[in-house]
Amino acid sequence: MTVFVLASANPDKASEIRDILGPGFDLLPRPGDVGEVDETGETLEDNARLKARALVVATGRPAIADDTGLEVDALGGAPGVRSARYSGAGATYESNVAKLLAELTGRSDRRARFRTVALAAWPDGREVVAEGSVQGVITDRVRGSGGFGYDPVFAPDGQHRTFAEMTAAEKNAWSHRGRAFRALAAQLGPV
Ligand code: ITT
Repeated sequence: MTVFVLASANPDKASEIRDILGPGFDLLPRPGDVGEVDETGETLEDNARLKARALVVATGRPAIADDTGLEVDALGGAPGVRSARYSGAGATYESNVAKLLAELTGRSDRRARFRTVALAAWPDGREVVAEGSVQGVITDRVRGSGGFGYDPVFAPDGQHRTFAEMTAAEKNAWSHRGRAFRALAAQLGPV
């Protein structure tokens, strides 16, 4: 079985990726002594590559990374690639959600999508890339306590519940990350 290092420093994301990929994948945690990777890319794929490559260089092993953004139509696709730091330096999940709700106050167009790029990289330069997205709406207030990040204000199309009102398994079945990592696993075949 190929052993991959999981490049994400976000424990909420790492736990979802482990659940989605399941026991068929041997995922080592990101070593604690690897410094933060500057996400300077212009696209989700650029940033996923930067994170995966940094862990390949640090460990000499294949690595798997995820870069995710929330694209809100009424904000021209923001926060997008800048979703983690949307409300500035020292941003938290709560401050990002508060800024998003404030920006959308009084707006009737609430359409948005989450997009994830999942990327596997090997020391010999090989790469496999997959993408997953989910359409939905930004609710007018925070609902639910599950999930993380923008989940309490995102309801996927076809559901009245936000991701934060779903179980972890339900979110993974619908989500951008579920779709991206199932597509990545399908491309990788047996590992
Ligand atoms: P790593 O780069 O170490 O993986 P990160 O938190 O910086 O962790 P991203 O840049 O991919 O990861 O994610 C940007 C932000 O988007 C993240 O901090 C959350 O606020 C939000 N986010 C990502 N995935 C999400 C999800 O499934 N549900 C809700 N919000 C999410």
